Formats: sequence, structure tokens, C-alpha cells
Amino acid sequence: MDKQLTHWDTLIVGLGKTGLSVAQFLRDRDVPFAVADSRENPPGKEDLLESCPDVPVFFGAFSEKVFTQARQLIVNPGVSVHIPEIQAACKKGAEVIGDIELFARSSTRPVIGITGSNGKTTVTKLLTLMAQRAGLKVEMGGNIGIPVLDLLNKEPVDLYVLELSSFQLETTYSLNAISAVILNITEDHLDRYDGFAGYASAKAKIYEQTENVLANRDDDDVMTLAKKYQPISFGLNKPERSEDFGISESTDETWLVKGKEQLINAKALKIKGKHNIANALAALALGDMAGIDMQGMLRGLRDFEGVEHRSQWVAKINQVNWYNDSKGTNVGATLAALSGLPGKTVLIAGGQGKGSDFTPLAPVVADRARAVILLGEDAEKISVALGAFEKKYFVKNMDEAVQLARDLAEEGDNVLLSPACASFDMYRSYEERGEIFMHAVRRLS
Ligand code: UMA
Ligand code: ADP
Repeated sequence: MDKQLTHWDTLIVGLGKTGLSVAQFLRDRDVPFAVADSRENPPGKEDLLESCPDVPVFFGAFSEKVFTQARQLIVNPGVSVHIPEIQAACKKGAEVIGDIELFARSSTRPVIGITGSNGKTTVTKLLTLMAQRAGLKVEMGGNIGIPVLDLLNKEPVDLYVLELSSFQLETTYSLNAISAVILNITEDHLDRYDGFAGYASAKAKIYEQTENVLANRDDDDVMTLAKKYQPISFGLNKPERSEDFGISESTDETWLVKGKEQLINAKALKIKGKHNIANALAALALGDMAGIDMQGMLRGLRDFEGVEHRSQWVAKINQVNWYNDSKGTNVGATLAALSGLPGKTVLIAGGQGKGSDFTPLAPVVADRARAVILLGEDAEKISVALGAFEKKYFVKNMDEAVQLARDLAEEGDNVLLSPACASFDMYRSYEERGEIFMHAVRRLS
């Protein structure tokens, strides 16, 4: 029989890692399905045809005729649910969900959910390590690059720690988490949303689907979204209530605290910068709300060395420290990375700006930057946003950027790659951009 004519009600929209994991999940449960991807040669194609040889596939420009045949669409987070083909299927009554929703409907084990504009991966990895040190069998997944449905093969597990993007949350309805957080909300992905409010309300969906709500009291937008759920909070100040997390500071010491209880001295942490103290507080609070042993979690926090490409120290050359923050892909991330370093910094930034407003960089650059070196598609736009700041330089590639940074940095300064932009105009990924930067730096020494 012509396989395009095989009967199916479920359409996987967008292959890639996510679509492939959905296909294998449906195959194992004998659910008939088809796959559509707007790319002629989507990633995962060979694996799909090998593991599900009889599946009907529709590769190349999306067709409304195919979409409106489906009664259920399982949409890859890289595809907007607002495209006309999905909207047409919705109008005909199709259900639109994502892989996280399928996972939530299948798993009975506790889940902790983490979203936010910045810090998700750091908190996800940190909390996973903390829960492991507390003796639990933990699996992490989601936006971190591990499709959640693949985790089901690893059961039995005690806990899932999931990093969730706004795209994934848009198609998730029954997460039923034990605790969940929005770490912060700053502008990002405005190429996929009408405005900040649309992006924030996608993130807010996580609070509708959790037993315990954690919110960042230093972020007014997060607090507004959390208010009606009576959240526990974390923040970089003294907590007023015994259940909240924060810091207690004296002239030479900073403690991470729960209420008045001192948990750990900030000096004992290997990860640096105020944003990482906030990340540690969030992870501790999420674990505590889920009933994980505090002493075990603190052992994990002490051991945690951070994540590559996130304010990662690379080298010290002629009294200048070099840092790779290639994962600084939006303005909020770059602000945190730049503010977290002591002294003056030569900043290397630029790439694909995703429609962001770069003007919030101007005051922090004026205060902390020795110079700014710009490259990539939105270099000019960043330059305009920095206004009167004079020491702006344009370069064509990372090698030039690194050599110029070496010439501009003074003894005791830092050089920081934190682009405030996506990498796809010049590189395959932020990881590739970070590797090329680190390679160029190491060649200097
Ligand atoms: N695409 C098409 N047509 C399609 C399907 C995809 O053009 O039919 C394009 C889109 O530009 C899309 C891109 O392909 O953005 C990526 O799709 P993919 O098939 O490569 O996606 P996956 O491999 O399944 O990866 C997805 C998440 N990707 C996105 O949300 C864009 C991964 O997050 C996630 O780790 C993975 O599922 C497992 O859950 C990545 C990401 O960039 C890391 N996330 C954004 C972020 O962190 O800022 C939200
Ligand atoms: P995400 O997974 O949300 O992208 P990461 O943990 O990968 O977050 O960190 C991405 C970048 O965001 C880092 O390179 C750093 O510059 C910045 N960052 C990390 N934690 C925070 C935070 N709590 N607040 C603001 N920026 C942060």
C-alpha cells in the first residue's frame, strides 16, 4: 500500500531531536502517525526512516491539506503554533500539544520544572547534581537538549528535573510538577512573539501546572505572574519570611540563607557572580519545596563547577582574564555576565539579535566596559544602542576580535565574549562560537 495513504490521526510537526523522540514513543505504543517538516532534509531523517520505515513523511513546504487531516498535532518547539497550517488544523478541532505534554501524560514520577530567560541550564544541572548527592535517582531533560520522552526509558527514577522553554510551555497543559520556577524574564525570542507580554504569558503557564510556586522577588514581572499562587520567593537580599530564600551579608561575608537559617557561605561555591548566587538559591528552594534533603543538596552545591560557555574562565594572559560566555544570547544574560566581573572589561558582542532592544546595555557598558568589539549581523544595531559610548570597534570575525581585545585590554582587565545575540549568522551554534573564541584565546598564549 502507498504509505502516504496509511490511516493516521496524529501528525508530528517538525522532526529534529524532539520529533524523532515522539516518533519512537508513538511507534512503541502502536499509535499510527505521520511526520511533517518544512525542511527537505530535516535532522533526524535517517534515524526516523530506519526506526519507523513505514511512516508517511511530508518533507518540504508545509501543506494545509496534510495538517487538516490530523486530529492531533504534536509540535516541535522550533515551530510556531501560530503558522497558518496549524491554525487551520485547530479550527477543524485538532488538538495541539508538544512532547512535554505527552511525557506528562505518561509519567507518574515527580517533576521539577525550571523556566526563565536566563539561568535555566545552570539551575537544571545544579539541581540534578544536588538531588543526586541527596541520594535520589534523577534524570534531567527538556530544552537542555535531551528530549523528555527519551527519559521514560530510564525509569525507575525518583525525580525528573526539566528545563522548559517558553516554546515548550506553550504546548504543555498537565505538567503537574511538585515545584517550579520562573527564574527571571527579560526580552528574548521577540521574533516568535508579538511582544514581551506574549513571551511572559507563555512562561506563566508553568505556574498553572505546579503544586508549589517559586518566584524571584528581584524580578517584578515574575512576582506579578506568581502573585495569585502565594509563592515562596528567592532573591539577593534578606528574606522576610522563614520559608523564603535569600542572602545575609556582613562586611566580609555573604551567606545563603533560608529565613534566618544560614545554609552555606558564598565563598564555598565554585560558581561565581551574583547571578550564580541567585541560581544556587533557586535550586535550593526548588529542592527544599520538593522535600529533598538539605545537607545532601549543599554537598552538591559545593561540588558544582558550572557549565561550559556560561561565564567560563578560559585563561589569564598578561594579567588579563579571558571569559567565554557564548551562551549569553540575549541582553539580560550579557548584563548579568558583565556586571558579575570585577573591574573593567573589554566586551565582545554581536550576532543575530532576534529583534531585541539593546539599549539596556548602554548604562552598564558605560560603567564597566573598557571597550566594546562588535561583530555579526546586528553589530551596527548594538553600536547605535550604545549611544555616546566612544570605544566601539567593528570586526569581521572572532580572530580579529580576540587580537583587538588583546591590544585594548589593560593589566587587571577582563575580556568577555558575551554576544547578547544568537550565533546562527556566523556559526552553527553558540557552542561552536565559544569553541572558536577559546581556541583563538589559547593561541595568544
Ligand atoms: N525547523 C523548521 N521546520 C520544521 C522544524 C524545525 O524550519 O518543520 C527549524 C526551526 O527554525 C527551528 C529549528 O529548525 O527553530 C530547530 O528545530 P529542530 O528540529 O532542530 O529542534 P530539536 O532538535 O527538536 O530541538 C528542540 C529545541 N529547539 C528549539 O526550541 C528551537 C531544543 O532547544 C531542545 O533542546 C530540544 O528540542 C530537546 O527538547 C534548543 C533551543 O535553542 C537548545 N531552545 C531555545 C533557547 O534555549 O533559547 C528555546
Ligand atoms: P539558559 O539555559 O536559560 O539559557 P544558562 O544557564 O545556559 O541559561 O545561562 C545562559 C547565560 O545567561 C549565561 O551565559 C549567563 O550570561 C546568563 N545567566 C545565567 N544565570 C543567570 C541569571 N540568574 N540571571 C541573569 N543571567 C544569567
